[in-house]
Amino acid sequence: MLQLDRIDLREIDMTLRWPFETSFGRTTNRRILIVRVYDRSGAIGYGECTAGEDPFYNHETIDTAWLIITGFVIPMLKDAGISDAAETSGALARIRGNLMAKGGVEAAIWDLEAKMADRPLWKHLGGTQTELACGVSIGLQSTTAQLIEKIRREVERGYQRIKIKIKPGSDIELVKAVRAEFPTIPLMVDANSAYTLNDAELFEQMDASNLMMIEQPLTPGDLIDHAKLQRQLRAPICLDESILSLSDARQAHEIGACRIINVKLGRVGGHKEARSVQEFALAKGIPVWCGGMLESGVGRAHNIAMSTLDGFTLPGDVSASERYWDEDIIDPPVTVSPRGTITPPRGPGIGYEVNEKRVEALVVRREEIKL
Ligand code: OSB
Ligand code: MG
Repeated sequence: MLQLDRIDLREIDMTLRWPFETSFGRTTNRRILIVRVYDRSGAIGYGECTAGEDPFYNHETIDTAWLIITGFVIPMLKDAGISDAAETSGALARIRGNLMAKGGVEAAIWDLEAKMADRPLWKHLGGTQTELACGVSIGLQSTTAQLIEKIRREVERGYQRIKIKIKPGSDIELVKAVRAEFPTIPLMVDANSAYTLNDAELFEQMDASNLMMIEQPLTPGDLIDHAKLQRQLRAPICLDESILSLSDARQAHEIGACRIINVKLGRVGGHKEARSVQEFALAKGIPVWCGGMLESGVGRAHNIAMSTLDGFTLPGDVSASERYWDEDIIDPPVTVSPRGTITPPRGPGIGYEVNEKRVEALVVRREEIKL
């Protein structure tokens, strides 16, 4: 039984090995919020808040998350006196939105509980898969030739699915060029909400390139428009930004807004909701996969644990630490086999050791709160 004692937040500053560009912006440095939860027994759990630096992917940022966690999440957990990890999201239900803020803390409490039970987090969550298929997400590049070189390298490393980013002006010609170079690879695009239904014809043209899926073409709230677009396309639409909860998944499915769902742990507020989305999708025959937010090893380890659940049947954006960082903050770093797979770890909790020395060297802000 959990008896939470205190929580500390640390912001670490990590430089990406390569800048990552999407339709909403370019990231060179990650400001990452690491959550550490202490039990009275002395056990420790780790989580990562996946909010970005700017409110461009969604409304949250690391700074808003910091305020919500210190001002509301921790005080409400203190009042609730939770005794197991599954109670966390209920205790925080009155907080609207701010799912990444809540999710970072919720994930840390799941790690803590799994460690106290001395079992791997993935088993504790009910996961069964022992080899996970990996894909990669490749950002916008300055030239098509550069993009093609990047894709070639990832295909050679064994990654099982390639996702490229598109934005207005870098879309149909880019996709055609990539498809011409790689006629048979599993290929998909992610628009990060950069289009409207007026662009339907563009997507119809793209449909000729045999895409595995088209991720989040339209604005997050536009489920009806996604349903209209889906009816005009052969390729499945995959929703990312639109799906914040089980309820969103259910409504998207009911109106036919997507045929695939990208599940991001932070975006849905933690492991409990992620598991519910996955369970619903499995029951309805909707494949899901794990999305990424350029996480450090802590967030990456949580993504691996989540991806072992039965509904995660497509390769995710969970790839090796070396694609992001010169040196990750976990030991060992996440590695991918030559056939493009990750084996979930055997140790308790997230199953990777957090390199505290490394974390401390990167800390730029901290706050500790007693429960
Ligand atoms: O839309 O999936 C996305 C990164 C930051 C914000 C949004 C997205 C992404 C990615 C990168 O595609 C996934 C990763 O490699 O972590
Ligand atoms: Mg996406």
